Amino acid sequence: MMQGKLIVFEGVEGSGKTTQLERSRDWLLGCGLQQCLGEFGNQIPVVVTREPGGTSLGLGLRQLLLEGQASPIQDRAELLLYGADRAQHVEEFLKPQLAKGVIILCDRYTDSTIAYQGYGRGLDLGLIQQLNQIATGGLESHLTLWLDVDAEIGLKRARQRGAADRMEQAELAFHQRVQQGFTQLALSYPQRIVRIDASQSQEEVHLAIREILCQRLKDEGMRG
Ligand code: Z5A
Repeated sequence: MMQGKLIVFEGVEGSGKTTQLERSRDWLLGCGLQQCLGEFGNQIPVVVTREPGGTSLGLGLRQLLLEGQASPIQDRAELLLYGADRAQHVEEFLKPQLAKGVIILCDRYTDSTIAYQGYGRGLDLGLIQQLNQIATGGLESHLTLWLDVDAEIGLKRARQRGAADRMEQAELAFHQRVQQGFTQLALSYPQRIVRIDASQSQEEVHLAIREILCQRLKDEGMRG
């Protein structure tokens, strides 16, 4: 059986990940897979998921992490909660879906932990790499689409949408450090991480993503 693909969408809040992930799924299932891979493409399932919150355990953790607590969550406790969410997600959902040959579109994965807990909170990057390794058992994304937009623009978009959660309320400097983290990651892993200019219109971003998805799916041998 053909192995599936793990395609991750990353970026600061308001970068448009969720919007673009849903558009990508609709396009792939509508006509994209067939356009890119021919008739065989029609047989490939596509699912969407996210971190935190891709499993029922993860949904509980997401609530704890994003809604805030009576006493503040300490940085290392936060790191371990994201790790626990990921470990459950990998075993319960990602690995079984990949084994079935599914294309998974995932909203955030390991790079978010490096960007937010590493660059944002200032926790040790080596420690986070180790935790990511433990949580994933070595499962890396096949492709990570980094939606690159200034932290300030992203936050404006996210705030226009409604009430801010615990992390959206963090100061601008925090989100700028997170943005630096993604920039550094893209430089370090140019094969895996592809930068998309997410300051463009939703339609332009979608078209740029389509092009990359099609190219990668062809290159990575998704044909039967
Ligand atoms: N987190 C962490 O710290 N460590 C970890 O390891 C992991 C996560 C995995 C939850 O993530 C939080 O968890 C997140 C990081 C932390 N911090 N926060 N907050 P999430 O992905 O669930 O939530 P989010 O990052 O806040 O996503 P978001 O605010 O939903 O942003 P988005 O998905 O990138 O954007 P969107 O919902 O698609 O769009 C936001 C708005 O902008 C919306 O009104 C759109 O219509 C609009 N939009 C989208 N694209 C455009 C363009 N191109 N132009 C103009 N307007 C646009």
